[in-house]
Amino acid sequence: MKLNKQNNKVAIIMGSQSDYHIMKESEKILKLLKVRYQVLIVSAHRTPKRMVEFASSASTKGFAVIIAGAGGAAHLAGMVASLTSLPVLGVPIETKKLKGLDSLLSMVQMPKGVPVGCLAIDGAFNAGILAASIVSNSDQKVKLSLEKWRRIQTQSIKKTPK
Ligand code: RP5
Repeated sequence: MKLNKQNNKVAIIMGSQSDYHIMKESEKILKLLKVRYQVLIVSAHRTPKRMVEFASSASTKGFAVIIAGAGGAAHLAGMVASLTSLPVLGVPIETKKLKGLDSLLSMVQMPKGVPVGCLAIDGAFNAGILAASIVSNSDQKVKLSLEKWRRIQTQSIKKTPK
């Protein structure tokens, strides 16, 4: 498929409504960076058909990258990655019992052949930045807004603590 501005959207998907308070952070930075995105609840085990439909049509629907947040036995990112060749960025969500170590290992320990780019536990903000960075390879406007945002961030860091 030809790369153009029509296929530069980011999909932000999550396993449950309960992940949204974290995944909102991806939305926040993508909005700031003026990257087009869509937010969906897609559960690998509760809505498996929705997941297959989403992942297998993501590329033709114009998504360039998928951010997948999930907690516990967080198979969502890996399952989605198995159904598309788009880059999949996994955000392990913190859980009550194991503090997100379960989610982290489920994503970071993907077996050879189907990678998931795994962010930190609850690292949805960085996932958004990384998704924008991927989109910026084929979208000059996004590249400029990302570079501007990075410059402002650098300027905001004081030399001495107060
Ligand atoms: C996972 O189970 C979701 O991604 C969520 O992090 C976790 C708990 O889901 P709920 O029981 O809160 O819906 O599938």
